[in-house]
Amino acid sequence: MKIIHFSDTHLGYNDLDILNEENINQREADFYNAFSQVVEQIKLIKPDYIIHTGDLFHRSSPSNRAITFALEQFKIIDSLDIPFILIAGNHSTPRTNLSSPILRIFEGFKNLHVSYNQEYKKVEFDDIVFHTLPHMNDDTKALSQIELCEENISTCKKNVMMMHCSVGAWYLMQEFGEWVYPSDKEYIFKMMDYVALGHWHGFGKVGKHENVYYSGSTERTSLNDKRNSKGFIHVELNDTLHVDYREIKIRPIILKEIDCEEFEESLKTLDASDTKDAIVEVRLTNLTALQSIDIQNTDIKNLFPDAMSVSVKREFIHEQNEANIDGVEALSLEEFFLEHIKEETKEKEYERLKFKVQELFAQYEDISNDTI
Ligand SMILES: [Mn+2]
Repeated sequence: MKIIHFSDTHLGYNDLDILNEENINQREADFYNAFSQVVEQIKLIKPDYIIHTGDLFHRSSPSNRAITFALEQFKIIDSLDIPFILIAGNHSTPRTNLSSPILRIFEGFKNLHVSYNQEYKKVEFDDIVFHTLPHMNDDTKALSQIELCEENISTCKKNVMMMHCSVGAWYLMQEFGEWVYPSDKEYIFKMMDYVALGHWHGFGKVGKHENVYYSGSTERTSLNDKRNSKGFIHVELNDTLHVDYREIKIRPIILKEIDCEEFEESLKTLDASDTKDAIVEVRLTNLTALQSIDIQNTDIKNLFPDAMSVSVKREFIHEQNEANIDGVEALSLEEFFLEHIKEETKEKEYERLKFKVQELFAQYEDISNDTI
């Protein structure tokens, strides 16, 4: 039995303010391209089942373009007559019950099985049961749903568990409302033939569990994610489990360093041949304040004429702080507000208020997302 497992496709994500020839944000187009590559592979491999473990869209209220793209691709997948099981991740789950879950648009496709209601859902076939646990905002409810999953484990069919969460504290993405799977329930994994996870953006097996895998995302949602390998999982489930990671082709991120202590020499030895269409990040190291005035970002960018984008980071020789002149990252209002409270209140009070503040901002974000 062959299963294709992919995840965290974040359709609609955009970045870098660069438009392609069709006037679409280039990074947004990259995410559509990554998704299409997986669909092309599905057509070739013809698996028995396809599973997606969450964060199909980047936002819980995606743009028209992202929705249109997803519907077009799902029509293709649906026509292959292969069951496709999909769960909601934290990015596709509304934070309040004021908005309706976007994955509802996929109800009614013949081969599509969607799980998004913050509850356990069993999707059963002749030879296999998919135990889906979509993202849940409420930990107490989540526990009861895990128990429901445990009760439904089949003794005569294959069992696959699907979740969008962090197993332990290792796979947290530093996002609001992440779901951490309770460690005292990890024994359930042993009763499964395969546990398919989403949320963590790198491919990998989880700790000591032999059958628990993150497929990783299909593109990078942050330039801090330096991984150049993204892809999906090809699972062979017979008497034994065989997990095979398949890479897709994504836009590379290339790191370069120019040592400003030996500035002329560094420029001479600089190799830009591997930067065509890449996202290039250049570190100017050992920089003095005086040199920094002389070196223009545009001059550095001109060293990589074929790159898609070039960002310059300046690291000064005497200062420990790294200054990023090009894009000083601004604190969000929420972070700024929390910093302020942290300074003004005792720790316990801070913890209480922090929760309130995050909740308020989440509500605000949901409302403003809906009105755009
Ligand atoms: Mn994600």
